[in-house]
Amino acid sequence: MSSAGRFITFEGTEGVGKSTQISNAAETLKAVGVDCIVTREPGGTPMAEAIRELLLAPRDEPVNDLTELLLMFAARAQHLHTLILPALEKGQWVLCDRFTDATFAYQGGGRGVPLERIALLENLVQGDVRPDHVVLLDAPVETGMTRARNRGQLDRFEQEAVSFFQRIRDTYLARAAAEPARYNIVDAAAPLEAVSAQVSELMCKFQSDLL
Ligand code: Z5A
Repeated sequence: MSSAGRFITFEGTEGVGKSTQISNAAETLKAVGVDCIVTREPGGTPMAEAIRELLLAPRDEPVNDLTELLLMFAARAQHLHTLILPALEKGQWVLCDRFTDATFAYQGGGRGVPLERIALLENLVQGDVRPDHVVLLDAPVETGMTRARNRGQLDRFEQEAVSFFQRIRDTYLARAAAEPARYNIVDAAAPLEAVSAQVSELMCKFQSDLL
């Protein structure tokens, strides 16, 4: 994307360490003088966070795939236009915990919504805005599930089966393989210090590439 700031997203299946690594990335960037903000999807603004609650709450009523898809993009439209784009225009770097790759992976790969339908909404909501870099934290599905489940109560997505998360992982890896210049795959099954070192190195590279 063409704004002065950089837009970096962190992706992966549940529990791979996105929240942990986004904090590490922000610390690394701040230490080298980069002005950055951290945000997340679904969410990031009060209204988008309210949509997040709707999406994550376990409920008895079956959730239609299209309802879920449209709510993801409704939250994204609000987040993108009121927080992400204004920050990028000010020259800030935006580190975002999940973005549209998650929609292709979860609603596309996981739920089976045709990818072309997701691409239509991507173009409608985002125009030509895409992350400059995607950091894909990749680990076997069971590794992330064990880490996430140790935290306790499960949200509506976390209650899905291993096969659902396997399709999500496969979709992420296929997207990364199709566009290797923009996607950076990090081995998230490695010990925490090793993953943090890889992510910090990537942040320094993204910054030095601009000099
Ligand atoms: N969703 C969707 O369907 N479509 C979309 O378009 C979008 C989202 C945007 C909310 O996401 C849900 O929305 C998500 C997909 C869906 N549902 N799922 N599943 P979320 O990002 O809020 O929730 P999450 O993916 O489940 O994230 P998480 O469980 O919070 O995990 P994480 O951020 O990747 O991991 P973490 O909190 O940093 O780490 C988990 C634990 O592992 C923690 O105790 C760490 O200390 C530990 N950890 C981290 N790294 C390591 C290493 N390397 N070794 C050992 N232990 C580690």
